[in-house]
Amino acid sequence: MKAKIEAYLQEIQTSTVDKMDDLETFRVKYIGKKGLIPALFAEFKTVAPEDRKEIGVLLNDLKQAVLAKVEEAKEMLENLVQHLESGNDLTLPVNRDLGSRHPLSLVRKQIIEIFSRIGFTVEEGPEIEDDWHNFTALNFPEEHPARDMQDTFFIEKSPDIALRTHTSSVQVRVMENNKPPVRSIFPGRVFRNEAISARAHCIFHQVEGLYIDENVSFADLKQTLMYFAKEMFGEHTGIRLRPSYFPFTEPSAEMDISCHICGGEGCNICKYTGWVEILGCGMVDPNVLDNAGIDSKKYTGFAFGMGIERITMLKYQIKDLRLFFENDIRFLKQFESAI
Ligand code: 2NM
Repeated sequence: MKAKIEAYLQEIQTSTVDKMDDLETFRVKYIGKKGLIPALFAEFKTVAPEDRKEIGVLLNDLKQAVLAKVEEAKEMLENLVQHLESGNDLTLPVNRDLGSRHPLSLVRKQIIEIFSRIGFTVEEGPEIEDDWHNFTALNFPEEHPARDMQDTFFIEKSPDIALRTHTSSVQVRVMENNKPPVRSIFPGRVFRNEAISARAHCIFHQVEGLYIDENVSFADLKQTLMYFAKEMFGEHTGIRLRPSYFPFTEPSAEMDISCHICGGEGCNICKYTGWVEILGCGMVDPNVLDNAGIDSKKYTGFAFGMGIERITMLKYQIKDLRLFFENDIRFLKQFESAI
């Protein structure tokens, strides 16, 4: 009897039931009134008492296997009927909307390519940082407002652990672990405790850059950034540097490009000044080099930082920063053919 049960089980598992008629034939064959399984249950009465437990379990499993097969085939066939009655053409290819790159990814890729061509490597680091790498090594005084809870997302107090507010923290790590020359860019997400609006978000993306060697000068900074501006916004782009202040650079500057929309004539993008601000930069403060273990008597360096959102908004004339974070398909689809 055991052999018979096993043979039936094998047969049930390998049989195909893909038509309504087959389903009924299958059902009657196994569990109809005069079917094979009721017959086995009748035969069970003749099984020796010491074998009953084992055979009983096998017999029940067999019946469950038939019921499961019937249910499965029924559901599949009902679905099929529903599809056929709907009039849908099941032979059509699947309608697949291809995905596209996010505009921030496109611009980040372009920035990386531009700097790669002049020898900059790409470095990444942690998004969760300690106070040393995010502030202290970068020459931020103890009382600097950026260290305030209002501006920075703290994860732990004493010791201070926070979400990095810029990718300069990665630059400190690279300076600590490498001997000059250092020539790298640092793309990444950064976090600031800001109210979300059309112009500000608590998460945004930066690319910062750093070049340290003997005799690196402000002229090198200007040439590098002019090359970047022309590659990014077109060869007729002009640049201008305005004096500014950052804790980690001295001297510091903000860089504008000639308005790529009106060419300097004046329009609402450049607020009728002919110039738009795109990044901050400067010569790395000797204190920062020394903090990271680089001899500031021997080496000098320049650094710069830009927001990828800002560059992308200028490039594609996007008026509201929040669009980058909503993943609205109507927005994203517009970048399908962008490079
Ligand atoms: C900026 C503007 C100016 C900067 C400086 C450094 C470091 F680590 F070398 F000190 N990293 N990044 C820098 C300088 C960043 O962003 C607006």
